[in-house]
Amino acid sequence: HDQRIAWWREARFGCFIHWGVYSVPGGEWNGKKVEGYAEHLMRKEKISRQEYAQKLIQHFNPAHFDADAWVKMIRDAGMRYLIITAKHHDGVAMYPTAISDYSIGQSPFKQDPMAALSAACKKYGIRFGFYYSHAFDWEHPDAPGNDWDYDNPGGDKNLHGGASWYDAHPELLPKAVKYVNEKSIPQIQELLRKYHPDILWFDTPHKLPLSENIHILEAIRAVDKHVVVNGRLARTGKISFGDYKNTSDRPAEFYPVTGDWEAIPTTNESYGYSRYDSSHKPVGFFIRLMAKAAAKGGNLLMNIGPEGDGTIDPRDTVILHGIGAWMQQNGES
Ligand code: JFZ
Repeated sequence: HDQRIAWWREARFGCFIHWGVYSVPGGEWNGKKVEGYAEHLMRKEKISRQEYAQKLIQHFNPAHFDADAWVKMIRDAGMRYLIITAKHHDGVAMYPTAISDYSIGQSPFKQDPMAALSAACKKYGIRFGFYYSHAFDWEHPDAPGNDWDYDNPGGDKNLHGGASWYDAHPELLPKAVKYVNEKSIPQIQELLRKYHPDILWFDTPHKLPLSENIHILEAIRAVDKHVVVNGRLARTGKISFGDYKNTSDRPAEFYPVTGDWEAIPTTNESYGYSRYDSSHKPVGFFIRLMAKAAAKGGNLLMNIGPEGDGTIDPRDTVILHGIGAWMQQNGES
C-alpha cells in the first residue's frame, strides 16, 4: 500500500473534472434552470433512459475538445494528477465501451476523449485516472438509483426501505448483484485494461451493500495491484476501504487531519458545468485552501466543469491561471 500510494502522497494538488453529456444542457432543461449539481440533471428532471439518450447522447459532439490544451493548462496550474468522470451516475460511458450501448460510442463524436487525455497526461508528466460511479447508475434496469423508469431502490422515492434497502429487502439484492456483474465490474476492468490509469475514484458506496463494494475491490485487485483506489469505494461506519480517505465535498473545514486524505472542492457549487452557477470562488480562496491542506498533510483535488462543446469554462480558466501565476512565484518545481 505504501508503495502504491507514494506518488499520490507527493502529488498534493490535482484536477477533478466532471464532464459528461449533461455538460451540454449545463443546468438547464426545457428552458428552465435546474438547481444544484448540474450532473444530476437526469435524476432531478426524471428524464427517461430513452429521452436522455435521444436528446443528449445522440447529439454529443464537442467540437472544441482539445486534450492537449486541457492538460497543459492543468500542468501550468501546478496540478500533478487528473481525475475525470469515465461514467457518472447517469450511466453514460464517456468512452467507447464494449460492455454497454449507453456510451458516447453511440454519439456523432468519433473520438475517444479518455485515450486522448491519457496520452496528453503522459506527455506532460501528469498522473491520470477515472471517476467511476460504481454503485449508483440511472440507466441500468437493475442498478440502484432509477425510480422513475423502474421501481429500483436507492432513488429519491426511498422505495423498498430507503437508504438501507438491502437490509429491509434482501430479496432485491440479486438485482443489484446482476448490475454489478454485468456492468460495473466489467467496465472498471475494461478501464484498467484499456487505459492503465494510475488511480480510480469511486463515489456513493452507500447505494450498495458492503459485500458488493468489497466484491468490486477484489475485481480491481485481480486485474491491477498498483492502481490507487479512493476511500469512497466501500465504507462501513467510520471505516473506509481503499487507499485513502476523502473529506466531505464542502471545503470549509478539513477532516480527518490524520492519515492519507483528500479534499474535493469545486470552483463554484456544481461539479458539472452549469451556465447559471457563477458562484466561483476567488483565486486566493484556493491558494489558502492549498496551504491549509498541505499543512495538514492532505491533497487538494480541485474540480472544474468544462462545457459540453469541450471549452474550458472561462470562469474556471481565471482560477487556473491565477493559481498558475502564484505557483510560478511560490511553487516548488
Ligand atoms: C457526489 C456526486 O453525487 C456528485 O455529483 C459529485 O460527483 C461529487 C464529487 O460526489 O456527491 C457527493 C458525495 C458525497 C458528499 C457530498 C456530495 N459528502 O460526503 O458530503
